[in-house]
Formats: sequence, C-alpha cells, structure tokens
Amino acid sequence: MTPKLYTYWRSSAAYRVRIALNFKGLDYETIAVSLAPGENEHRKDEYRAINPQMLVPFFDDGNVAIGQSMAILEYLEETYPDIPLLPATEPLRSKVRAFCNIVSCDIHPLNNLRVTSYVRDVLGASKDEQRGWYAHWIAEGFQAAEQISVSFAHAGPYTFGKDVTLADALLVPQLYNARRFNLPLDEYPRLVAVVDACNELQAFRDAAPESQPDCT
Ligand SMILES: N[C@@H](CCC(=O)N[C@@H](CS)C(=O)NCC(=O)O)C(=O)O
Repeated sequence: MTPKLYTYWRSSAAYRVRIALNFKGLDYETIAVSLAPGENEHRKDEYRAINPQMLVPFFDDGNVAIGQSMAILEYLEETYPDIPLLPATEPLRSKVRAFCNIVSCDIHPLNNLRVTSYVRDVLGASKDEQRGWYAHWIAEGFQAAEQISVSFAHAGPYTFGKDVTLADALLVPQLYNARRFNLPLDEYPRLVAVVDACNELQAFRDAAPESQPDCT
C-alpha cells in the first residue's frame, strides 16, 4: 500500500517527517488532520482510534502504524537506507541523533500548543509571559545548536557539513516556528544559513507548510 502520513500543514513534527519522506523519494498519501482551534480533528474519536495519543504525525505503511516523529524517522532510515539521513559512521551518527534530541526533546515539547495553552490557561500566564516562555526554550536550544553547527561550517552548508541529515529535518521546522512567532534570530546566523541552504532543495520546499494541500 501507499504509506499514509497523518499530518497538519503547520505541525512541525509532521514537517520533519515530510522532509525525510521527500528527501528519500518515497511516495505517500497525505491525510490532513486539522489541529486548528475550533476544528480539533485530532481530538475526535475517529482519529483517536488511529492514534491514541491524538497527536500528529502518524505514519502507516501497512507494515508499521506508528506515531512519534523520531520513531518514524528512525523507521524510514532503517527501511530505506539508500538515500541516507544519518551518517554511515561514528562519531557523526550519534552527534546527529544528539542534535535531533535538542530539538525534539528540549525545545519542541516545551513549546507545543498544548503546553503553551496550559501555561496560559491553567498556570495563568499573560500573553507576554507565554511568549517569554516560548522564546526562552527556543533560545536555550538554539544557542547550543548554533555552536554545534558552526563547528561544521567549514565542511559544508548543512548542519553537519556537506550532507543533509536528520539534524536538518529537525532544524528547518523548528526555525520555521521561531519565525512564525517573530523571534529574533540574529544570534543564530549559522542556523539561518543552514535553513536557507536546505530550503534550496526541492524535498524541503515540497515539505514546507505553505506547500501542503491543507494549508489555509
Ligand atoms: N513527540 C511527538 C510530538 C507530536 C506533537 O506534539 N505534535 C503536535 C503538532 S507539532 C500536535 O499534534 N499537537 C496537538 C496538541 O497539542 O493538541 C512527535 O515528535 O511526534
């Protein structure tokens, strides 16, 4: 069967998976699940039956049916290694994974919609405080990411030098989010340059939120 990707145009976790699928040249069917306030399709029983965690992305190719973008990316890497997104050897392979975790474990979960809504609605943060929360976790992660990527700038335009890796698939959506919330990026010139280089590639362009059929 053609793999199905349950996705939402603005979901940065789904954006990661779209990048990897495109980069590896894999065909897939886009199934849009709206996270838009008022629609909340991800919270309806129909989607809950597919993904009990009620989050996007979710990937089903008839062999595996899984949520969690990092698990999906690892699965794609193991199943379709011909166009790799992980370096073949250590220590780079682990370094790429560690970089991915900066975004997927230490930035994104703290800045997710349901977390920032909780900070506002349950903990009573003002709009400014909510924005400060968002900016804080981006800054913490991006400072480290910038330093790491600068150390590979001599080797090429992508996060880890000459080859596109999963690190780029994680960075591009996260920087897209930072721009969406108008956060200043002056302190991260290398990250901005890496994202510009990635966005020259068709695989990244086709994965962009604005290129999605459900983009409103
Ligand atoms: N750790 C999960 C995070 C998935 C996630 O949080 N997805 C967001 C969109 S980027 C979502 O579905 N949010 C819905 C909500 O917060 O209710 C992954 O990497 O797939």
